[in-house]
Amino acid sequence: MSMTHTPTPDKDTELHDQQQFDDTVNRTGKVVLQALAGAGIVAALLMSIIALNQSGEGSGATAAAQPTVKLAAVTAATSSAAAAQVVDLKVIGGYKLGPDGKKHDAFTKTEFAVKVGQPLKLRIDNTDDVAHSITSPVAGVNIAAQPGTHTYTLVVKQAGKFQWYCMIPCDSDANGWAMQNPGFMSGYITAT
Ligand SMILES: [Cu+2]
Repeated sequence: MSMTHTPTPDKDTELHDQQQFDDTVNRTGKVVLQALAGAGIVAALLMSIIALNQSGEGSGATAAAQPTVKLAAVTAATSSAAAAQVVDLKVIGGYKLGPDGKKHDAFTKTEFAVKVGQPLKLRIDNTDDVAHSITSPVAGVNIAAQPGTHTYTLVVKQAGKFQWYCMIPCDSDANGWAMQNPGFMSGYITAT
């Protein structure tokens, strides 16, 4: 039984044409889609490049820089947590009784302990109307405490026990006696 049904030539042509048409549409469509996709990629790339360029200036830079700044702030806060201690002290005129029975100008704290190379914050309330200093040339320290409350940084770069003194003439009633005597306008910095 070889009586198979075969399509009429017309129909065959129709089908063939239809097939060709479909193929063409598909191919063209694909090409168009590919072109569109290509254009899309190019457009996306262009936009990215523009965005990148813009981020390097103006508000974009601020937005991009903020996380870095925050990170740095967190790092600084963490690393300085151990060294963030602040020592409070005052400078008071005629504050402390000396062996001569008179009151002398003095720092309320004259002994300081530091770790070599580690800054120690000194918040000094100088109640006098002139500056007084914590000076130790050997230790490389020279802090001039101005009148009022200010915070200074004490750093010593070598280990040792160093005497400091106030190098700004004071304790004038006793010819500057307090400037040479530990516990008054002098003291020790111990760096370990
Ligand atoms: Cu002084």
